[in-house]
Order: sequence, then C-alpha cells, then structure tokens
Amino acid sequence: MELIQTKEWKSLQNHYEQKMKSVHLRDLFKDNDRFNKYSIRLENLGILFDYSKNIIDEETKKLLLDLVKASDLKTWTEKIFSGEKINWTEKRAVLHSALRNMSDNSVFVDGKDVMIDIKNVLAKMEKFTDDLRSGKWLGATGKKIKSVVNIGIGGSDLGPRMVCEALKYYADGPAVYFVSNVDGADIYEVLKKLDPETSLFIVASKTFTTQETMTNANTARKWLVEKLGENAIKNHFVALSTNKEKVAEFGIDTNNMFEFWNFVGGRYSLWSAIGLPIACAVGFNKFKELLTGAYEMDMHFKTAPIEQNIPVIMAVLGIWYNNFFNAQSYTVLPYSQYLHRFTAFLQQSDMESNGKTINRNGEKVNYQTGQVLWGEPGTNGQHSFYQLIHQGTKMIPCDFIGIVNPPEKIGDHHEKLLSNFFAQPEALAFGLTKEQAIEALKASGTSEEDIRMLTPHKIFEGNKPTNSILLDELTPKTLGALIAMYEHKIFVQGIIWQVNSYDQWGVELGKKLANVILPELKQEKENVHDCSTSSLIKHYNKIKK
Ligand code: G6Q
Repeated sequence: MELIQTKEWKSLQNHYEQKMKSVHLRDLFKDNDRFNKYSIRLENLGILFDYSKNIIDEETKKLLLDLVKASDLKTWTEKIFSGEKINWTEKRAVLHSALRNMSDNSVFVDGKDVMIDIKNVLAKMEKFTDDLRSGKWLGATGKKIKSVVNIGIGGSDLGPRMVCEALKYYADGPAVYFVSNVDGADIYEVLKKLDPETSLFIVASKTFTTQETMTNANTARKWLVEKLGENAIKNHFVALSTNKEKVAEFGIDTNNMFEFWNFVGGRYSLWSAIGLPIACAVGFNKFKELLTGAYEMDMHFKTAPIEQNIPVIMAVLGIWYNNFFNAQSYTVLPYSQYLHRFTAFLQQSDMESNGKTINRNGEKVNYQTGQVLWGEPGTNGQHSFYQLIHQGTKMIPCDFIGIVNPPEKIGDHHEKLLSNFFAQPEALAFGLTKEQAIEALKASGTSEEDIRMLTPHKIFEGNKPTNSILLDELTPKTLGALIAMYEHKIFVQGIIWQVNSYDQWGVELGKKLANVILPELKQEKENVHDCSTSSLIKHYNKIKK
C-alpha cells in the first residue's frame, strides 16, 4: 500500500491537523517531567540526547513509532547487518557495520565471511601506519615522512577529512592534507608547502577512475617523479581502492594498496581503508577506538527498544517535520570547532542517501523524502543565519551538538561557548512574548513611540524545535558513535520512505556529463547543446588565454 494511504500515516496526518500544528512548546513544557520523558542517556558512550524541545506529545510519539513498526524496520535491520543485498539497484550488500564489527561473529556475503578480509586489511593498515609514524617507512632518499596527502573526493574525502579535523587534538603523526577539487588551485596550494622527499600521497578512490581524483593523482605523480624519479613512486604513493587493475595501471605497487569492497558505500567508507589518513594522523589505536564507538552505537541501534533508540527517534522526528510540518530543511550545529566539517560530511551522508524519488516498487513517490541539511559550527552561525531560524517565516528544526569536557582548556572559553549552546535552544523553543518584549523595552528607557514601532520586531514566536546532543567528551570513541548515530537515522528514514538509501545515480551522472564537454574545451570536438550551454562554451573558448 502507498505510504500515505496507510492507517499509520493517516493517523499522524490527523493528529497533526487536529492538534499538534497549533500546539506551542510553552504549553508542552507545563509538564515539568518533559525532560525525563523525552531524553535518552547512553552511559557507555557518554552521550545525552535531549529531544524534549520538539513539538510532540505522548500520542505523537506513539503514532510515529507505529509508523516505524509498520515499516518493518526490525526485518530491514537484520537484513542490513547480515549482509543481504539491500542496495537493490546495484545488487550490493551494505556492510559498513561489518567494518567496525568488534565481535567475533562472522558476516557473510555470497557465502564468504567478509570479516576475514576486513581483519587482514586492518592489520595491514596497522603495520603501515606504525611504520610510517615511527620512521621505519622512509621516503626514497631515506627521510622520514612528514606530510601525508589524501587525494580523493566525495566519500573518499569528506569522512576522513572531517574525522582528521575532529581529532586534531590527538594528532601526533605526520601532517595530513586533503586534496579533492579538480580545480588545480587545490593541489597547487598543497604541493607548494611540501618537500617531495618527506611527502606521501594516498590515492583514495573506490573505482580508481574518478576524474577529479585521477587528475590530481597524476599531477602529484608528475611532481614527484620530476623531483625524485620513477623509482620513488613505491615509497611515496599508496592506494585505497577496490580496483587492483587500475591501481597497478597507475603505477602503484599493489602491495601498497589497501583494499575495500563493493559492500562499502563511498559515503559510509571512513571505517574502511579509506580511514587510512586518520590512522596516519592519530595512530592506529585511536582509529580502532573510533570503530569501537561506532560498533557500540550499532549495538544500541540493534538492541534498544524503539522508544529508547536514539537513531530511531531522530529519524521519526525528521519525518514529523519534513512530511507533516512541511519543513524545508534542517540544520546541524556543532558547538565545537573540532567538528567544523561535521555538517559538510553529513550533508553527503544524508542528502546523497535519501535524495531519492523512486520507491521499492520502482514508482515515483508522492510524498517528500530526503531532508535538506545545512549548518555551520556555533557560535559563528549565531552571527549569521540564526536570525532566519529565530524570526524567519520557515520552520527549521535544529540539532545542537555540544561537548561537556573539551580536550583543550583555555580560560573560560568553554563556559562561554556552552552558555550559547544552552541559550539558543531555549530561546528558539520559548521565544519572547509581546508582554516580555514591551517590558524589556520599557526597562531600557525606550520612548512610548519607539516601543510601539519596535514591539512587533522584538517578539520571538518561539516554538522552533531542536534536539540537544551532549557528548561527555570528544574522543575517537564518542565521535565514532556520533557518526554512526546519524548513519542509522538515515537508514531508518530510508526504510520508512521506502527508498534505496545506498545508490547514487545522480552522482554517477555527474561523472559522465563533464566527459562530453571536456574535448570541446580543448577544441578537439564540437557538440550541439542547448543555446545557453553552447554559447557559454563558445564564450569560454573566445576569452580563454
Ligand atoms: C559516495 C559517492 C561518491 C564517491 C565519489 C568518489 O557514496 O559514491 O561521493 O565516493 O564519487 O568515488 P571514488 O571513490 O570511486 O573515486
């Protein structure tokens, strides 16, 4: 049956229309026990998830969880963890959970226990990073490697880049750089900082055919060979890939290749060999702690009842606003500079996974799917776009992420940061009434005339929903758990919306399109496009020097 025709969906629609669309958080908070009712604490991971500042009551929660039950999430969860090929358009299993499986249990794909290969690659990564960091692995001229450059894009860049930033405090290995954009400026600016004798390039590409990555890798190769000769490649290049032939063709010794597999989706690959730059920066043990945190979140997701299950609750709240309140986007706002790439990373995970229109029956859906996600770290965002969240015409639910004990301690920076972290969701929920606004204006000595003029501008309607996620600490383990928490949220939403969260045909299209136009820019070929595209290309060819 069509999702929106199910009794669960209709009940939610009714409940929204009849009740919740006109309920205010101020009224919901007359219940003093609301925090206890709508928060979840994971003691083992040091995570507190407070979702009390959402426009929900007991009935909403029940109806949302009825929707989860009707989606048969339980069966789908078993399928994903056990290696069933739930990515049906690519006929692939989806096993990022196996990459961080800390139990002794086997996981089978096509009758083969994938845990054997996974453990072998982890051991190879451990040996390599230990050697690199200790100086056992040397450059071609006998010098220790001081700089590591990860060349990759999309899933082969965003995850490890975000984690390296998030764990910078723990970084005690070589400096790690990331090059992703095919814009030559990206690699140019990195290469100019490097000494070829002490630099190592990690070419990270699942397919080893991606235009941006291969162009950057070839530029890096040329730069190195010009300085140190062909023989130096084996000491200065390693590859992370599923494609052995292409790696060999490029000239990288396949002994220096760290393998992963088709059951690892690009945007879910930081747990695989794609995490190698992380292990170079912080050491293999910390990389393993990251995996352990994700594994513990996997266990929470698999075993906690849905009423107490953080990813499930996050997922249904997202659906509540996306599909019933018609919210056009949501934000993730980390109050930690270390997490400054977290939202950028999540944009890919979330929007590439659930930005889909076709359901499991191959039909076009008639409801909204993937949420639009954006954000910047607090408090920077407060001085820019928060205005629209507070007083604009759109509802934008927010996830606030804070750290109780930051790794660094400088003066009272952290109290100041967290005072903002606590104040914003409070203000968003409760706003400022007309009476409060007038009172404040009077107290500041404003004239009667100005009070009349200013009052409407000083009112904050409130009733803006937020989640507050507090980590006791930002460690590799809690970070791993935080990432996995969002991964499972995305999975649950995909199941409810009945889309394939694990293919990305839109990305594949992008990979093909530019190849048609490239020869035209090199004036090797002429094609007919629409008049806008053709004129733009002609203009480019006329102006270019
Ligand atoms: C991720 C996407 C995409 C992919 C990049 C890089 O899920 O598929 O972002 O990771 O296009 O692909 P390669 O790793 O094959 O170079």
